[in-house]
Parts: sequence; structure tokens; C-alpha cells
Amino acid sequence: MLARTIIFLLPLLVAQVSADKYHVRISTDDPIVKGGTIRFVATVYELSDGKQIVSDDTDFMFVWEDNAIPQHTRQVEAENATDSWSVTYDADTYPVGTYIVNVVVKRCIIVHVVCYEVTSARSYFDITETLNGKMLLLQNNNSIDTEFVSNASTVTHSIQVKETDKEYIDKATTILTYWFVDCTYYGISSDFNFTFNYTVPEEEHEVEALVMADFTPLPPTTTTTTTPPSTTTTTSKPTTHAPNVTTTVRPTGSTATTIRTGAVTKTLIKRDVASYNSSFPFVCNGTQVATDSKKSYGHFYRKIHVKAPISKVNVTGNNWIQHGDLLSLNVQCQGSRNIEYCVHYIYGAYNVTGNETCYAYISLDMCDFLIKRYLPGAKYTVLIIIRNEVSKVVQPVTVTMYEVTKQPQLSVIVVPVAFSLVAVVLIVFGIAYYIQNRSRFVIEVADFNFGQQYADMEYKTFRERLRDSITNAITRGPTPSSSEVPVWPPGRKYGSMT
Ligand SMILES: *[C@@H]1O[C@H](CO)[C@@H](O)[C@H](O)[C@H]1NC(C)=O
Ligand SMILES: *[C@@H]1O[C@H](CO)[C@@H](O)[C@H](O)[C@H]1NC(C)=O
Ligand SMILES: *[C@@H]1O[C@H](CO)[C@@H](O)[C@H](O)[C@H]1NC(C)=O
Ligand SMILES: *[C@@H]1O[C@H](CO)[C@@H](O)[C@H](O)[C@H]1NC(C)=O
Ligand SMILES: *[C@@H]1O[C@H](CO)[C@@H](O)[C@H](O)[C@H]1NC(C)=O
Ligand SMILES: *[C@@H]1O[C@H](CO)[C@@H](O)[C@H](O)[C@H]1NC(C)=O
Ligand SMILES: *[C@@H]1O[C@H](CO)[C@@H](O)[C@H](O)[C@H]1NC(C)=O
Ligand SMILES: *[C@@H]1O[C@H](CO)[C@@H](O)[C@H](O)[C@H]1NC(C)=O
Ligand SMILES: *[C@@H]1O[C@H](CO)[C@@H](O)[C@H](O)[C@H]1NC(C)=O
Ligand SMILES: *[C@@H]1O[C@H](CO)[C@@H](O)[C@H](O)[C@H]1NC(C)=O
Ligand SMILES: CC(=O)N[C@H]1CO[C@H](CO)[C@@H](O)[C@@H]1O
Repeated sequence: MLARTIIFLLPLLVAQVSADKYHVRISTDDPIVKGGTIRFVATVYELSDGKQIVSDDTDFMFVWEDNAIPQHTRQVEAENATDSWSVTYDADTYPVGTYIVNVVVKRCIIVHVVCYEVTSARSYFDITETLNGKMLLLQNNNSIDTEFVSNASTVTHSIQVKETDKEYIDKATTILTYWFVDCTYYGISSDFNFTFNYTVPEEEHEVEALVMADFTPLPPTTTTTTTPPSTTTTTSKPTTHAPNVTTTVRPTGSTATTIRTGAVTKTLIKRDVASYNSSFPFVCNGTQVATDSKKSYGHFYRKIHVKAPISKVNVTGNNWIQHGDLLSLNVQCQGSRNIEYCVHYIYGAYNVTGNETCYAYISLDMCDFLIKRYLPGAKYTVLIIIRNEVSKVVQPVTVTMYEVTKQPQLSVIVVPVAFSLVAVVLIVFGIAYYIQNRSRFVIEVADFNFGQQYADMEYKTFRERLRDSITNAITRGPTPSSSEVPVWPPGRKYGSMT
């Protein structure tokens, strides 16, 4: 009796202890198309410093159930802290909508006998009417995320069906994609691709694709082909004998399917324009044409805005400029709005890679603008980056500064030359005068006895003479003799300087 009570209470006690230790999360790869298979993954984790750490513990028991009718359940003892569960929702049994999946994680003291719940979680998931995925637009191998496409190159539309749904429709006997631009039917492709040229800029279009996966078993393929055809003749023949495509189907199962869908693509386009006249489901808000339960449909839509890329970039102006002058360039180009530009000034030579960008761009109403800039230095590469939604142009302009060999001004030449001439004339006249009157000078010097006075002055150095002059000026007294050190009466000295 006591033992049974303990066995009964023990789980409650243990559960109390570990109640907050474990948590579980469910991840799903929903939504899935009806008929598809969904995978749920439950992961038990523990919280450590606010982080979710997958639990190291083992011996968890996962108990799964969904709320579908009929219900799916699963109970499993996992080796580690994760468990995954894949469930197929048959298209005929389970209607589209939102469902709930629930998982309860337990630990067992005595395997399968005494188990207690440690944590649980639930998750919603969607089963959709149509295939999930998206339409990719590619131009020049670049994926386009916006609605803007260039009118200068071909657009490849490609349907990317979600992996889970792709697995499902891969079981279909045929998968065809019908393509529409502005509700005009453009034909079928069997590889999910469609190319189209949007040539007129500033137009808007709506592209729609209808993927149709047919699970109807192929009719018995009793081949009537008499001569065993080589692969090349098989692919070319159906296009010429349009209605009799099935006769070329190979007897072997899966390869026959691919050859058939691949080969008849062009043929079917003509035939289906008539037979699918205005009766496509989903397309162009089409009246909900009765869909076939043996078929799985996908409807994909993209809006397209056509733009002309930047072209005819014309840079005019002088790129060979005098040092100190302003660089002045005029830039013109063509292309759809919105056009914006920026300019980089790079010292020296530069090779354009094409992926140059700017942090900030200047918007333009018209692609016609001026670049004015003072550039110090000798050589620059001016990078003009112009872009709109569908293109980018990087236009390099090499700018060279030249140093001026300065032409001196007229006055700067004339004045010194004139003065030089005057000097020369004076000297020449002076010499001539001297020669002419040399004898008279000699006599005069003797007569007036200049020699002594000059001789007296020659005893003084320049400094001495300067000092004498200054002393004279300050004292205004009699000139002291050259050998005497002058006396500086302080008062007078300072007084005279004020
Ligand atoms: C858990 O066990 C399964 C097989 O039982 C294994 O595939 C999976 O990789 C394991 N996960 C971890 C995290 O060890
Ligand atoms: C696109 O990519 C394919 C394969 O990667 C290559 O063969 C093709 O030349 C590329 N086309 C362009 C326009 O770059
Ligand atoms: C794209 O549009 C521009 C501007 O209308 C036009 O000059 C150019 O020829 C177009 N390109 C193509 C490939 O049609
Ligand atoms: C055509 O579609 C297939 C499958 O979606 C893809 O792998 C391939 O790259 C596409 N071709 C082009 C030219 O985009
Ligand atoms: C699109 O234009 C290119 C040339 O620019 C041409 O080769 C190609 O056939 C055109 N495609 C279609 C679908 O018109
Ligand atoms: C198909 O469309 C054409 C013109 O759009 C119309 O004349 C014709 O009656 C339609 N055929 C059917 C079967 O609806
Ligand atoms: C379909 O209907 C929606 C709204 O109901 C509308 O916005 C859209 O433009 C329509 N598309 C077409 C192709 O008529
Ligand atoms: C470039 O612009 C100048 C002046 O705006 C013009 O005279 C010249 O014809 C243009 N050149 C080209 C190739 O468009
Ligand atoms: C630019 O490329 C040329 C030839 O590829 C090379 O000789 C030159 O050094 C490069 N200049 C710079 C600045 O990278
Ligand atoms: C630009 O492209 C060159 C190679 O073409 C690469 O080395 C460089 O890192 C790229 N720069 C940027 C900013 O992407
Ligand atoms: C166009 C063509 O060749 N049509 C033929 C398709 O096959 C049937 C019989 O299987 C012939 O009666 C058609 O003439």
C-alpha cells in the first residue's frame, strides 16, 4: 500500500523538481499544398543565461497529435532531445485550412509504465489550396527583387515551387506551366521557365503563371512506333505531327513522361489556346473554374514596371585644365526616371570595376547636370556614377592639371630693361666724360687737397662712422673724435629718444 503510494507520488515530486527545467519548441515547414507532406520537428531545450541550449539529456518520450479528422498521432521514445514527424495530408480527406499540432514531452521512471510530463508545445500550420512558392524574375542572370525590369534585355520568369510541394508534385505524371501577360495567354512550358521581352519603357504589366500538376495515371502506352526512333527524331517529330504526340511515348515509365512533356511543349501551345479558352482557374481573377481533384494547381503573380536603362552618357567639358582652375564638366544621359548620380574624385589613375557605389546620391529630374570642383594635384580620375532602378553606369573621366610656365607681365619686362638701358647709357657717358676730362680731374684733386680729408675718413670703419653719426644726432654736440668712446648721459639719452 505504501509502496504503491510512493510510486504514485514519485512522478509528481520529480515533476515538481524538473517542471521549469525543460522547454520544447516545434518547427514546421508549412505551408504545404493539400496532398503534401509536412514535417514537424520538436526540440527539447534548457534555458541557460537566457539562451536556449538543446538539452543533453536523453530518454525523452514525445507524444504527438494533430487536430485533423481523422487524427494523426505518434508516440516515440527518442534517443536524444529532438524528434521529427512527417505527416501526409491526403487531398481528398483533409480540407485546406489551419490546423494545430501538439507535442507533449515526458520522462519515464519505469519505461512505458511510470512517465510524467515535463513540457509541451503546440503550433499552427496551414494547408493551402495551391502550390506554395514564388515567381523569380531574372535579367542577365541577376535576380530581380523589385517590380522594375529593363527594356534592354530579356526577362526570364521562373517558378520556384517550395521544396515540400515540389516533392509532392514530382509524383505527378505531367507538370505544365501556363503563362499569361496582362491576361493574354503566351503558352506552356514544362521547365517552369518563360522568357519575354518587355520592349516599351514606362509600361506596367501583370505576369501570371498557372502550374498544373496532373496526377491522372498515363493512359496505357501501347506504342505504335514501328521504327525505333533515335532520341533526336523523337523530339523533332511531335512538333510536325501535332495531334499524335502520344504515339511517340516510350514504353518505359518515368523516362517516357519526361520525353513526352519536354517534346510536346511547342505543340501543346497551339492546341491549348483553343481548348483552354477563357477557362483557366485562378488566372486573371478568373471565375473559379471547377478544379480537378486529380490535379494540383499553383498560381503565381508578379507585377512588372518596365524602365529604360541609363544609356548614351555624354560628358563634355575640359578635362585638361590649368592648375588652379575649376574643373567644369557637363553630363547628359538617357534613361527612365528616377535617375540619380554621385561623383567620386580619385587621385591618380583608376580602373573601373563596375561595382563602385556611393553612400548618398543626388536625384535628378533631367539627366543633365554640371560638375564643378577645384582639384589640387596633378591627375585625377573623376568617377561619375549614374543609376536608375534598372541600371547603373560608372563613367570615368581622367582629368589632368598642367603647370603654367608663367608669362611675365609687360611692366615687369619693360621697367628693368629701360632702367638697364639708362644705366648703360649713363655709364658709357660717364666713362667718356671721365676720359675726356681725366687730366682736369687730376689737377683739381691736387689743387683742392681733397686727399687729406678723404684720408682722414678712411681711418674710420663703417661702424665707427655710423656711431659717430648717431652720437651726433643724439647729442647735437660737437663731433667727438673717432678714437674717443662717447659718453652717454642717461637722462639725455632717454629724453631724446622719446
Ligand atoms: C538525434 O538522433 C537522431 C537519430 O535518432 C539523429 O538523426 C540526430 O542527428 C540526433 N540529433 C542530435 C542533435 O544528436
Ligand atoms: C548566365 O549563367 C549561365 C550559367 O551560370 C551562363 O552560362 C550564361 O552565360 C549566363 N548569362 C549571362 C547573360 O551572364
Ligand atoms: C528601350 O527603351 C528606350 C527608350 O524608349 C529605347 O531607346 C530602346 O531602343 C529600348 N530598347 C529596346 C531593346 O527596345
Ligand atoms: C529553367 O528552370 C529550371 C528549373 O526551375 C532552372 O534550373 C533553370 O535554371 C531555368 N533556366 C533558366 C534559363 O533560367
Ligand atoms: C528578346 O530579344 C532578344 C534580343 O534582344 C531576342 O534574341 C529574343 O529572341 C527575344 N525573345 C523574345 C521572346 O522575343
Ligand atoms: C474562345 O475565344 C474566342 C475569342 O476570344 C471566342 O470567339 C470563342 O467563342 C471562344 N471559344 C470558346 C469555346 O469559348
Ligand atoms: C484581381 O482582383 C484584385 C482585387 O480583387 C485586383 O487588385 C487585381 O488587380 C485583379 N487582377 C486582375 C488581373 O484583374
Ligand atoms: C554631347 O553633348 C554635347 C553638348 O550638349 C553635344 O553637342 C553632343 O552632340 C553630344 N554628343 C553625343 C554623342 O550625344
Ligand atoms: C589598370 O589596368 C591596367 C591594365 O589592366 C594596368 O596596367 C594598370 O596598372 C591598372 N591601373 C590601376 C590603377 O590599377
Ligand atoms: C568589386 O569587384 C571587385 C572584383 O571585380 C572586387 O575585388 C571588389 O571587392 C568589389 N568591391 C565591392 C565594394 O564589392
Ligand atoms: C495529323 C495526324 O497525323 N493525325 C493522325 C493521328 O492518328 C490518327 C490515328 O491514330 C489518325 O487517324 C490521324 O490522321
